[in-house]
Amino acid sequence: MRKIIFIGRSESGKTTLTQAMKGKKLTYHKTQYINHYDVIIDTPGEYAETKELAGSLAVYSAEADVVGLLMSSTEPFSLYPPNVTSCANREVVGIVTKCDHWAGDPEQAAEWLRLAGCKKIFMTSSFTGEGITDIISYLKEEHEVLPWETVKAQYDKLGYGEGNNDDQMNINGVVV
Ligand SMILES: Nc1nc2c(ncn2[C@@H]2O[C@H](COP(=O)(O)OP(=O)(O)OP(=O)(O)O)[C@@H](O)[C@H]2O)c(=O)[nH]1
Ligand SMILES: [Mg+2]
Repeated sequence: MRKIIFIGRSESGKTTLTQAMKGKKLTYHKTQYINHYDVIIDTPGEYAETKELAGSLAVYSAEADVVGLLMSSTEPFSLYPPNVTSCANREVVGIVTKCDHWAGDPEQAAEWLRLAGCKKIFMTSSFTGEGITDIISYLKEEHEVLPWETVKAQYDKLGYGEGNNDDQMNINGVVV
């Protein structure tokens, strides 16, 4: 996996997304410091909100292969200046979080992330699982095989893949 750093204001859902990507139980945990040893670098929202701390995000982004700028679908405004992605010397992607939220406007958040300079945007929800596998697939390195790719290969081998209609199953060459 390529290493990603999550940047976004407090409560934007960075820690919950980290838990969802790792298949962990979703529990509230206030991020207090940056742990840059992990494959996902989770940062405290205060670093993105405070001028004096923001510089360290630039330093820690050097530890990552990809920078993920998060924005919750419930945001009333954008924290990111236009084209802020040009400050990073890493690939920067936008991640809209909380797409499941009843009060959210995911398209508005995506638009703000595009304005910040993100070309690729992921629409996600850590609660429903939307978009989680898309991020993992995006971070996958060439030699890696993801768990669902192994399962799909096994299903395809058994003939459960494309071409079968819903009421027919091909088990070891026998259509039932
Ligand atoms: N509806 C909804 N709520 C979410 C989702 N992800 C996170 N939340 C909620 O948003 C709140 C903040 O989530 P965190 O993951 O702690 O946010 P954070 O960005 O890590 O916050 P800091 O550590 O303070 O920077 C929690 O109450 C979560 O339950 C989501 O996908 N959908
Ligand atoms: Mg956190």
